Amino acid sequence: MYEIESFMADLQRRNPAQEEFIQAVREVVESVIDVVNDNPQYIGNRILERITEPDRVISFKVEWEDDEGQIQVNKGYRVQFNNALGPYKGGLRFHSSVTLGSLKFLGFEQTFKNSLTSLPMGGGKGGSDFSPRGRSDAEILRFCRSFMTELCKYIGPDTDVPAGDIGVGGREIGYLYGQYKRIKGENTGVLTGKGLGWGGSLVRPEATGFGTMYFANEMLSHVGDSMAGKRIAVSGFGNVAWGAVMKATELGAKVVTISGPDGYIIDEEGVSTPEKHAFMLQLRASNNDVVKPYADRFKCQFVPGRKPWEVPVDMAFPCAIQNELGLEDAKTLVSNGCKYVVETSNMGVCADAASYLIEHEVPLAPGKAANAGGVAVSGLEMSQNAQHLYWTSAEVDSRLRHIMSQIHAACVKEGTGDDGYINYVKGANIAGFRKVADAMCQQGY
Ligand code: 2IT
Repeated sequence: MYEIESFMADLQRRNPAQEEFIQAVREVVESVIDVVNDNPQYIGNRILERITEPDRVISFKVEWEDDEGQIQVNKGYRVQFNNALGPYKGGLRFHSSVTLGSLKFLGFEQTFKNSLTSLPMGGGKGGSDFSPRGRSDAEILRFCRSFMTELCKYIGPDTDVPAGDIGVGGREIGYLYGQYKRIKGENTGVLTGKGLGWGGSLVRPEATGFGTMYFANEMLSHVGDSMAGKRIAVSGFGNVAWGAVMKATELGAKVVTISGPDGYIIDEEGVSTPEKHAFMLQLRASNNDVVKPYADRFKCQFVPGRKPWEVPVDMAFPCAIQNELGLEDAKTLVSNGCKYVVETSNMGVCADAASYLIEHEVPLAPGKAANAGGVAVSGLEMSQNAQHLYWTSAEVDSRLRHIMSQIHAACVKEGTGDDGYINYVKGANIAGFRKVADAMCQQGY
């Protein structure tokens, strides 16, 4: 029998100074502990110890030359967390906050998220503490080349398939893929999020944001409601936020905020026109990491240094980075009448804020369920590459919709309490965990 606190104390001892990883594991362990203790096979297989230890952690040096001719050195990592269900799959993050601990949390989360998609993908994550902020296109190219020169030794279309994450979009995937091909001489589906003419899938750029709105739509239609007319706060302004605001608009909701490290904007008319959506892409491409130019361009309010959770809304979608919505934010949202929180960034909601929302019976969708559309369409990109053909956007979109609705159904099945409140966090963790744990038992230690 497992006991949560002694298991966690041991985990903490083995993984010192990796607070985000500990936080992610605690959330899963609290959700699945009864399922594990009710199953002698899981206990006999020491499933919790084995599922919380990455298969492999690769750490390397990335040397590159900046525009002044100075040599720069960054850390590079790939965490191959668990391949029970398929090749390691998960994004690369280029951001100043990247540490081994943050990539371990992301790789761990990815394992269960990928399981929820029902596609054959294991979990992995990688990246670097390199910050694209203020860097030129040429510097980003040189960094990507150097990063892939080392990473290419450890990845492959049937072993480990990276993709984008924060700081890694279509441009960076292009540079990384170019270098992989230069070294290996192979055109394979070794990365996803590729360009449309060279193996990329339609709908992949939009998929995370579209998927999160399909998931939210399922949450609402489950209780006879709909997205139409909902007032929404979104944080971030990057790829995920971009897809989310476009689909929210299409579903008849109004997104009134987006944000950056510099603050947030309130657009009472809604971030709703194609022009505004295109401007978000320009902001991302500028490498400046600020949202204020949106307020200047579209003549709306900019609130410096603050987060958008103080704006009264019906639904909140954290779309930026982990732990971006704290306890005070959760209290403000609830007292302002917010009815749903849909985590679109990975672990966007702090642990105490999540507990507060669940105690107050506010439906809280965890990132590993709500944002799984991104990696799901990556999985569909792998299928297309394996068949050497392309699907239409209608085909990809209908598969994405189906996957999100099936993830929602799994959360409802495993997470509905006696009082009818759906604990989506618990539901997603149990549903994602079972499949990985069963595969590990079947495959032996
Ligand atoms: O967090 C995520 O699911 C991603 N960054 C996407 C990973 C992928 O392999 O598409």
